[in-house]
Amino acid sequence: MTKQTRREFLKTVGFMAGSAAALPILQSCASMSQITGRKQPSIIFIMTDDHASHALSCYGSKINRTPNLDRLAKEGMRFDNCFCTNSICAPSRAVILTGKYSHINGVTDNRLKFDGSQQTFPKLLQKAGYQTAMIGKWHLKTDPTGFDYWNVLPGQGTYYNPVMIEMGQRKKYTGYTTDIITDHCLRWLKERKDDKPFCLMYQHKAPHRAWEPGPEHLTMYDDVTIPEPETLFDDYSNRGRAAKEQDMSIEKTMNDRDLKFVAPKNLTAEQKRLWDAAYEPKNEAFRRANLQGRDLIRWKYQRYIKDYLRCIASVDDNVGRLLDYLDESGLAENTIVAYTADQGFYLGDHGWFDKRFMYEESLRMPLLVRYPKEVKAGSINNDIVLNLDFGPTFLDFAGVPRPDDMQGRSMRNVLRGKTPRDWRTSMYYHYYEYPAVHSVKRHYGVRTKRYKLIHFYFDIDEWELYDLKKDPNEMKNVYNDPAYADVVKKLKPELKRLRKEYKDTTDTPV
Ligand SMILES: [Ca+2]
Repeated sequence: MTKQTRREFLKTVGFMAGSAAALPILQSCASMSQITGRKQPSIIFIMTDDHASHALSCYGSKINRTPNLDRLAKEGMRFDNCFCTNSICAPSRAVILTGKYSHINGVTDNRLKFDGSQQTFPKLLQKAGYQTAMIGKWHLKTDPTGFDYWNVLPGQGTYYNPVMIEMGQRKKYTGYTTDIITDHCLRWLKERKDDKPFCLMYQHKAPHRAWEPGPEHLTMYDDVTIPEPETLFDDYSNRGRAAKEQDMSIEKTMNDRDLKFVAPKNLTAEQKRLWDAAYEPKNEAFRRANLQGRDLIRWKYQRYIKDYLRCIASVDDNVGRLLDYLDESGLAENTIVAYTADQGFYLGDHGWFDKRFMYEESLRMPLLVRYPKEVKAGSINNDIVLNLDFGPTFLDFAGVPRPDDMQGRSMRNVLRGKTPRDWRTSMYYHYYEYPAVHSVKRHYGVRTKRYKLIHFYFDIDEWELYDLKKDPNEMKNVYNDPAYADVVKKLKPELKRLRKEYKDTTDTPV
């Protein structure tokens, strides 16, 4: 650089540094990486709806194989203690986008609309020069904001022949939604300008209720019996009213659509032919068997879990297509690929389907993160991480400072295998949607590595304590056991501290 050009350069930089108005112009012209010479990673955030970690073979599933998703675990990090702060669809999504608890971001339950004018991590990435896209299930009632491109299912969307809203325009597609969402993602990846880093939110409807498998998987598992969970016939003894009074049991809550006694309404003639060919013989055999009692529950469990796993098989195939494209295009090396679900789910555990409770199966989220430059292949992490942390983590990798009002913390050092000494050792949870579908009572609580303390409130005032080491299935509430009096004495102030830290002043105080 000659003296003159250096002087001109400094003058230009000086002008820009002194002018806040120049920053957006700068950012619209070039990505941060072009300015700084540092190559920011691209980000693909893959999220499914209701995929529990115990239905991923890399998490030791006893009921299915997920070879493509397992690639992310083999080539990246598997998180064994990733939890959501409010185990239900829209609230978890709002927490992920904002890095803030439900009582701060406003979406405490599924019935509320997300305020899209608020700060989100995609907006911050977009401002920092990232191309941003949101494709698939959005489920936040208001239009997506902070994305250069969006194409989303309205509300829950359908499994077959979906309507999608592309930048405000409704279009109808023919085919299976899990395939169609992936097609849109691949098209967007291929057509985008490749001079900027990108953040793609690739979000599936599957495997949400009513678990409608794709045409290629309708008869998968027909010849096998899926193992039952240990707690399928749980009678909820040694627990409180909340577990006894829910309405999400395989025995009583499942309807004809869930159980495939009625076909989806919007199938094409060919799709309907395949559907009927798959289900009618099975339904006929069921009618002939005239099952009762436990045999009927067992049959319902098999019907439910096979359909759920068939939907996951399609997700796995499609994630494989995306990973293959990243390999072929050379994008894999500098792209962070994260896989998660908005929460966990009951796979017949405690006799249930659905989520909501702070119990393990629905509290835990699968989380796999691959980023060859910083994450050791095949690593496993046991730290308590939360959906609250995802946004701050992506911002950190992009070199964007975390705004002070985000409540989560960057997991970048955790991903590098260097967990900070002051990393959290407890997490705070709060579920609100009651009275409502499935009748899971309002509750909040604290979980440490070993214990979980829950307070059910509103039309009830009951405490539960679980020793997860001695009782991993949470079958015995030891809150009133004198042997655990000291644990309660320690956890109650911790719960109070967390509520204060996260500014949760809702409901009855501890
Ligand atoms: Ca969900």
